[in-house]
Parts: sequence; structure tokens; C-alpha cells
Amino acid sequence: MEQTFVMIKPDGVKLGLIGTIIQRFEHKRLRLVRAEMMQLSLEQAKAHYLDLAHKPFFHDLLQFITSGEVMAMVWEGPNAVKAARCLIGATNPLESPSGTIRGDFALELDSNIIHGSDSVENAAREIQLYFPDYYAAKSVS
Ligand code: DAT
Ligand code: MG
Repeated sequence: MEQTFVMIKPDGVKLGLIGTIIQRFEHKRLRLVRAEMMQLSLEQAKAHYLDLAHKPFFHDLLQFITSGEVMAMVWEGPNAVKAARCLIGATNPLESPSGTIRGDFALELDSNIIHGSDSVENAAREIQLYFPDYYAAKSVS
């Protein structure tokens, strides 16, 4: 069964949206497999956003994502990666329709509430990064 990595960013946690977001994923019939509150180290944040290191907003992105606690999660279901991205919406909240998480709860690009893996390959990479013990146990079983 396909799995994806989803993370409620510091703004989403501070706004009290954990329950609302989990409910939307459950209503979509995805299954919560792992969840943990954590604060990212700078190293972890850099590893996560490796492919954006050349972007002008990279420094601000690292500062934002390490600024408070996040809720890291693994969700499972048929086409979980695409299903989660549909629930989340477009990167820019202004281009994300109402009914999506970013469309409903975010206004600005640099604080858009939630992350979701963009491919099955990146989902595996991110699950390994955030839940290494779970990933290792899954790989041997
Ligand atoms: P997504 O989170 O939709 O996968 P991404 O991977 O392209 O989008 O970028 C990661 C995050 O970086 C994104 O959620 C918000 C931030 N970001 C992207 N483009 C930005 C920009 N032009 N200015 C400021 N922040 C940006
Ligand atoms: Mg992305």
C-alpha cells in the first residue's frame, strides 16, 4: 500500500489546526500510520529541502520550518501521495481553491500550513528522514 509523508508546519501547529487537518485526511479514508511532534534541527531542515538549496528563499524557509514544533506524519492508502497533495492544494495559497487545506487556512506562500511529499520516491526519502527506525523496520519485514 502506498505511503506518503505529511508535516503540519509551525504555523499550522500554532493556529491549532492539527485536529482539523487529521480529520480531513481521515475523511478521505487515508490511514494514519505514524505521527510525532518534533522540532526540526537546521540539519534536518536542510536535508528535507535539499532540492531548494539554490532558491533565494531557502534561508527564510529553513528559519520558518525550524521556528517551532511540527507534526510529522505518515499516511497510507491507494495513491496516498496524490490524494494528500489534492487535500493540501497548490504551493501558493492564493492559487489553491477553497476546500483545500492551503486554500482554506493560508494566505501566504512562505507560511502555507502543511507539507506533503510530491512523489513516491520523495515520500520514501522523507519517511526515512523523519522516521528512520520505522523505515528500517519496514524495509526488513
Ligand atoms: P510544496 O510545498 O507545494 O511542495 P515546494 O516544494 O516547491 O512546494 O516548496 C517548498 C516550500 O517552500 C513551499 O511549501 C513554500 C516555500 N516556497 C516555495 N516557493 C516559494 C517562494 N517563491 N517564496 C517563498 N517561499 C516559497
Ligand atoms: Mg515540495
